[in-house]
Amino acid sequence: MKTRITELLGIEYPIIQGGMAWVAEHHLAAAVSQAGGLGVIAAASAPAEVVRSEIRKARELTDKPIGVNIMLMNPNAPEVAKVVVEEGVKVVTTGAGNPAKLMKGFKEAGVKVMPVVASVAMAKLMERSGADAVIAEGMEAGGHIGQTTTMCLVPQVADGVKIPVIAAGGIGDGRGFAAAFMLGAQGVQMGTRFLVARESIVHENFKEKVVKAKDIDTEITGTGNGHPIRQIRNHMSREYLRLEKAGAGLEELETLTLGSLRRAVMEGDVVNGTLMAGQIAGLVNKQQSCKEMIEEIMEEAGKLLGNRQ
Ligand code: TUI
Repeated sequence: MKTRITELLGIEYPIIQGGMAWVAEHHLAAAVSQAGGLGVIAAASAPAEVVRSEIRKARELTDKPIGVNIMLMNPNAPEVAKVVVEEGVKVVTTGAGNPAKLMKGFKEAGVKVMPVVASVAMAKLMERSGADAVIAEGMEAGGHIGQTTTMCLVPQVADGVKIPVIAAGGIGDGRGFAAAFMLGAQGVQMGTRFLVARESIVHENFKEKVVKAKDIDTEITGTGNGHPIRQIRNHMSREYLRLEKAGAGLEELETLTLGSLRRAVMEGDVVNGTLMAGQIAGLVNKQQSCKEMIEEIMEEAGKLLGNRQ
C-alpha cells in the first residue's frame, strides 16, 4: 500500500508504532519495522547513551528503517536528539511538547520529524516549523493525552495542514485503520495493540490486564494538574484520583507515581504500577506477533478501503 507516509518513510505499510515509555525498546521496534511498519524506540526519560545502545541493538535485528520517539518533558531531550543524529536515525516522533527548538538540527541532518499533536493550532505550528508530517492523537490514546477525540481531531487537522497526517488514539484493527483514512489520514499510529505483541518485553501481568480490559476500563488521572494520563483502572489510579480530589499537590502525586510505569511494565505490578493504555484495550483481546498483527490489519483494511493502491 502506497501513501504519502509510506513514501516519506520508505516503509511497506503506513503503520507507526507508538513511542511508549519503557515498552518501546529495541525488540518491539525491530519487530514492527521487520514486519513492514515503522518501529519506534521510546527515549522517554532514558539517558542519551542508553538510547544509543537501543538504536544499535535494534539495528542488529533489522536493516529496515527505525524511528526514535523523543519525550519533550525530558530535560535531556536535546542530548537525545544529538545521539539520534549521530547514529544516523532518519525518523523522529516527538510527544508531550513542542519540538521547534530541535527542528533545525534534525532538518540539517536530513531527519524526518513527525510531532504528536493534540490540536489544530499545534499542527499548524509544527508545519510552519518544518515538520514532515504530524501525528494527530485523540484522547482515546493511552498515557499523556490531549482533550479532543480522534474522530474530531483528525479531519480538522487534515483540513488545517498540507503535510500528511497520521491518526492516533483508539486505533487497533483494520476498521480503525480504514476509518482513519476516511477522516483524511495517510497513516496510523498504534500503541496499545503493539504493547501485547509477542515481541514486546512488557510483563505478562500487564499484557493480561490489557487483553482482559473492557471498553470502560481506563480512566484519566491528573486532569486537574496539567498531567492527564490515561491508564487501566487499578489501585494506583484510584489512589491517585482519591488524593487529587482531596486537594493533594503535584509533588505528593508525583511521589506516589514515581517509578510506577516501570513497576507495571518490568515487574508486572498491576496493583501499585501505572497501567498506561488506550481505550482500545477493550478491543485488544489476543497476543500475536507484530507481523501477524500488521498482516491482519492490512488485510481487513484493504477489503474495507477497496484495495486502493
Ligand atoms: O507523549 C505522549 N504520551 C505519553 S508521554 C509519557 S511519559 C510519562 N511517563 C510518566 C508520567 C508522565 C509521562 C506517557 N505518555 N503522547 C503524545 C502526546 N503529545 N499526546 C499529547 C501530546 C501533546 C500535548 C501538548 C503534544 C503537544 C502539546 O503541546 C503543548 C505545548 O507544549 O505547546
